[in-house]
Amino acid sequence: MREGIIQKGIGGFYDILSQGEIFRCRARGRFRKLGLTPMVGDYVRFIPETEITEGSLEEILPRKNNLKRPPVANIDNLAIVIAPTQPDPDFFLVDKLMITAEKLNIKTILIINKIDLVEQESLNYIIEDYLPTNYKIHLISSKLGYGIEELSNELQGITTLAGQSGVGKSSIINRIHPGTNLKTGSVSKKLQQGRHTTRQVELLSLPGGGMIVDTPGFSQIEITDLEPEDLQDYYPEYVIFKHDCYFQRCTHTAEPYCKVREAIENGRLPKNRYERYKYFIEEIKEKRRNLW
Ligand SMILES: Nc1nc2c(ncn2[C@@H]2O[C@H](COP(=O)(O)OP(=O)(O)O)[C@@H](O)[C@H]2O)c(=O)[nH]1
Ligand SMILES: [Mg+2]
Ligand SMILES: [Zn+2]
Repeated sequence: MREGIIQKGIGGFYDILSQGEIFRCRARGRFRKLGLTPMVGDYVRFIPETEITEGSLEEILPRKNNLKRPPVANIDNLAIVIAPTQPDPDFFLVDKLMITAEKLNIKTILIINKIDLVEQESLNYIIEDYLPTNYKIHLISSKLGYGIEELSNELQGITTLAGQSGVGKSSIINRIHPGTNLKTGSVSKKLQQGRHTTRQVELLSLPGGGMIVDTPGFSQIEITDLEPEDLQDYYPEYVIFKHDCYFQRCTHTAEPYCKVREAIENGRLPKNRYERYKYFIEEIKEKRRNLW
């Protein structure tokens, strides 16, 4: 049997990449009985097709993580893309994506695209908000090709791009993987028609050895399945205070002698991300109240 990685799925078949070659296989019926669906990014064992039999996907190797929508397994990096304008950044979405990545033990990379559209000052307020996370921040313009090489060098393993429609995800892939020619769409058209230009989930090989997935966008990200005092575990800049606050189960919101709040108040940690954090805490509490 051979081993490979699922590159894409097409109507019951899977394209498996193995030592530079693609093998089209059908998944064994027993996966369905087990309630298992092969995913893009899955490492698998398979029997290649012969003159008389079709290729057969035999075994899915254990996943280190997976997202459900988009369905991708074994993700190393979540590259969150925003633009300073066109469209205006949705920081709630950015933070939720970061929480999702932390939960799944995926490395977060923040990409600020379209920097050709603004002055440096209007980038600073975005950067300042995320500097204390220690996530790598890339300032790029996929239009001008600025910052692309450095970004591309960093993308080892499997990377999933995420972010609002129109921020330039497909354009970035087209830049770092010339020849891909993914469809890109203008923001205005998309808003008018509400259509997606990126449909299929597919792993694309990068020149540097990594692989990347362009996604049609993440569906509703739920973060309300957490306990309020556990949300901090997914904020690298807050969790380090976990044992310094007066209360053991401090949520860093209204409790007295809170070290996080202290850091916010004296400007050592940025305020905007903290306000969104408090909003999420309220959302979680609200959800809990509705359970009774
Ligand atoms: N000015 C500018 N426009 C960009 C840049 N990157 C992408 N765009 C434009 O933004 C629009 C949306 O890009 P697209 O890649 O389809 O975004 P996606 O929905 O995130 O995949 C297209 O019209 C692109 O030409 C950039 O760096 N600068
Ligand atoms: Mg796209
Ligand atoms: Zn606290």
